[in-house]
Amino acid sequence: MSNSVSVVNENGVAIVTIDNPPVNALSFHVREPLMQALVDLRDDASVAAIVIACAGRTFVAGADITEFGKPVQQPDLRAVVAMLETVAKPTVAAIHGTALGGGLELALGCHFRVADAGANLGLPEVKLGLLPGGGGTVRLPRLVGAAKALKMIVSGSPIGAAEAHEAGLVDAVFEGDLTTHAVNFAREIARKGGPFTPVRDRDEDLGETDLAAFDAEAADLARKARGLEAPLACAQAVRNAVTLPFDEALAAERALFAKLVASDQSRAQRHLFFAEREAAKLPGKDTPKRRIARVGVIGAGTMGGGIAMAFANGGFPVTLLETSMEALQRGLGMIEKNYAVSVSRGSLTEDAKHQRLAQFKGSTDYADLAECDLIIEAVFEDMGVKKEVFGKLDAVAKPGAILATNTSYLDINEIAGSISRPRDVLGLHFFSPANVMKLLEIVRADKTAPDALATVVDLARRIGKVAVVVGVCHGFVGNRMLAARGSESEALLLEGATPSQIDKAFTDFGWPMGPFQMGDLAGLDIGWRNRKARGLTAVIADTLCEQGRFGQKTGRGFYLYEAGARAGVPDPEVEALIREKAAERGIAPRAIGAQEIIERTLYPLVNEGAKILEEKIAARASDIDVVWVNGYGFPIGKGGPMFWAGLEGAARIVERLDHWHQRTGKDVFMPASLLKRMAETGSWDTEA
Ligand code: T1G
Repeated sequence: MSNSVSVVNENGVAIVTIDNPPVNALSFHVREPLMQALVDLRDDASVAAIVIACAGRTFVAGADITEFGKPVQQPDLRAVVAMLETVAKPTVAAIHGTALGGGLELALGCHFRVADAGANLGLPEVKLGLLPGGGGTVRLPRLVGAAKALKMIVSGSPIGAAEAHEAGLVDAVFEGDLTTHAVNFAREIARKGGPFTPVRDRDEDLGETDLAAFDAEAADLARKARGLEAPLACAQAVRNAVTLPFDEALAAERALFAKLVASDQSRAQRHLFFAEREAAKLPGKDTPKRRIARVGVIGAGTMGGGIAMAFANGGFPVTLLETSMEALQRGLGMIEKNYAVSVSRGSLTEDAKHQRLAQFKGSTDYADLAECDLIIEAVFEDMGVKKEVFGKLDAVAKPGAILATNTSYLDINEIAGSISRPRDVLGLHFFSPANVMKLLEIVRADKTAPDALATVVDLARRIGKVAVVVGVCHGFVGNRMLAARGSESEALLLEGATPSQIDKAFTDFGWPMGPFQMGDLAGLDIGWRNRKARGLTAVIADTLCEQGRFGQKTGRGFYLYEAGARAGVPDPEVEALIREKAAERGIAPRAIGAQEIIERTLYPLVNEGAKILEEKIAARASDIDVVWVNGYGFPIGKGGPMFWAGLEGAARIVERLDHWHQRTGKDVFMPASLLKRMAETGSWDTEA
């Protein structure tokens, strides 16, 4: 046949094997020989049944995402599946690893699906700003019902083999040699004889769909979409599957897919798919890694506890160190409470909770860290305290142990320089809550050894984090750009914008919340302490803090919070305070629109990103996008600040930054030379 598709006839059962590493994507060079093989086998009288299987670690993980946006080469996936459904003899998909997107759609073209017990099945296209374009929106509801199909397709989350069997998506689940089981299954089916009904014709149950409940669920999902088009299109396509004849629904799916695949949102989300994978690639990919068996965490506060949970959840035994037994018990108590909340929400079983808690060993003795291969400190953000901790670590840690700091802005070169083994020192900047937030900023200090870096990048993947390697500067990538984004917030308030106007500009842009809502949620006192430590001021935020208004935790901040409420309401007292401070500075309020707010907050954000690339603090513009989408809620439909700059138009950003620079004289608006070059070349490539 071809390198990527082979056929073996096992006494009348033909096994078609797809082999396109690493994930058997349905690239054109797979589809063409696959189509030919299936046509030949359909018409081959010596073949009683057909099994479709895959070589390597997974079944087909989807269409080839790299082909999107290019002219489609025929046969496309729909043609392969449509042909498959013309096969009268039984066809069986043998699913191991993952059957995702076009892979599951190919399997839905078969009469039967059998799966390995560890397999996962799903249609994650919505995560790429798309919808299943190979008939999945029309065939899946015919097997699992409209409600379950809606959930699976709009969430994009895969389900396990057992759940898929229960839902009617797979016909049998096997342990052991799946291909042999599949061949026996196919042979038995063929022996029993047909007819064999293609999935497209199994619509008998669709009529029982409760459309009112369906529409209510779809409306609820739409509310959560925050401006993303794909979830709405997914819901519409599944509804079509219920209300329209098969071919009409399929045509409608095609039209929706064609619209989405050409959209900026899908281009942005596809950019992020590859950006996350690029971010984990270090120069010298075969750098040996150090063995990490046990992890130590110093400090059992909010950050330390969350970091310890992230490693325990990843299967690592954790030694948690505190200065006193009382503080240790408090920290372990918080961890147990967090797990109990997950159990009560059904996202964790009682057994799993106990297994994870069993991973923890509490201690107040630094000597207990001697058995750890990686030690992460999460103590108070003060250079003196950090150096004291690293000094103790230098004395007790075993040779080759990686010593990491969770500082979110302190100079890691200075910390490393304070001990005898700077090659083992790096930053692991987790985001709160550390057991939930996906982003991990890995800070490479000047002397960090390549194997230490490679080890923690690999470790991040094993604990389910998205890692981005950054250099040392104040605030690294994320917080440094956050400061640039926030530098005008107070000025905008003094000149006439209200906290809710600014926050609305952000939520309309697609953020989960605006800067003032975020400040109130995180606690205004954190920024206040940080500013005081650095001799900086923010006249309005400082005044609010002096009045004890720290945000949600004190019931009032920039907003007022009814008891237990998470959404605040505008507070006339705050607006009066802003007017008073403006008057003291002779600033007359004026109307400020959303566009100006975006220009004075997000354009400096992009500009700071450009400076970070110039200084090689980040290796790629796409790394910055991964930081902002996974750590700061930058809307995925815009691909991150650097990708968005391309959509917004770098030339426009430069022109408007120039405008605000002339008007305010502020450096934060001085266009970076790389941004100017991006405006000319369209590329962030610093070498271009
Ligand atoms: N197309 C092209 N390349 C892909 C790919 C795909 N579908 N999936 C993975 N890769 C590359 C990836 O970039 C990386 O490359 C390498 O494979 C290993 O991936 C018509 C519209 C399967 C769970 O969304 O979720 O079907 O960096 O590092 O952690 O309806 O890959 O080594 O050069 O992620 O073991 C729908 C996407 C497509 C699934 C494995 N399918 N893939 O995770 O490996 S749209 C998806 C994944 C579609 C149809 C539509 C994961 C994985 P490189 P990896 P992993």
